[in-house]
Amino acid sequence: MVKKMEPTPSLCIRGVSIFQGLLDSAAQMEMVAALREVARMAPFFRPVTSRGQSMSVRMTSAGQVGWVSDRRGYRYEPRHPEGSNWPPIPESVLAVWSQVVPNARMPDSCLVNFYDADARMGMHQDRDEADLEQPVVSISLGDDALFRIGNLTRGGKTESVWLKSGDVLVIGGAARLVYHGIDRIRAGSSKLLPDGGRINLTLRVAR
Ligand code: MD6
Ligand code: FE
Repeated sequence: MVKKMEPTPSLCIRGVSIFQGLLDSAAQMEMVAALREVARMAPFFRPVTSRGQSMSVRMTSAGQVGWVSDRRGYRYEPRHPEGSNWPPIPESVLAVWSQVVPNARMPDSCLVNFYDADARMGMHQDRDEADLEQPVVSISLGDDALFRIGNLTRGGKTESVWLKSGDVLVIGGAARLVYHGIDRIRAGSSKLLPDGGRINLTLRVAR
């Protein structure tokens, strides 16, 4: 198989590649419009952990399967908690995947996380996908977020980076199972979303 040329990231921290400002403001606005349609077909919900705690982010998904968490635990599901199919992944989102990871399989799942000013995401690994050779790509829209990158096992020293609207991040290869999380959101740092907050998309080959 002929390997396509991968673009060079502007920053690489512990094997996590960051393409800063990959999406210009027109591309960001177009993507937000497409995501409004996704949220209309698959409304945001607040997931609950298996321990019964509400998460601070609100979530929905697009694609063949979506990520859900409730008292039964977390998993990929072919339907929204209210029973409908997930809407298709917007073309503009798929185009970002093809641009940054041209040699990967196409994603079948796009998790959409919404953070208000007080939301955060604890340190975790993305390890529920069937083929861990495939990367995870994330797109940040709206307010800045402090992203923490740890190690392949829990704990140890970490490094943090502010992700801005239009930044694209790739976790793959040797870094695929690195622990990571969002410590805080810088409220009011972006004008992209009229009511503020941050949207993060994570694209995955789940099955
Ligand atoms: C976030 N991101 O940026 C959370 N996971 O809000 C993630 O959990 C993530 O950015 C896997 C790969 C890239 C990510
Ligand atoms: Fe993650």
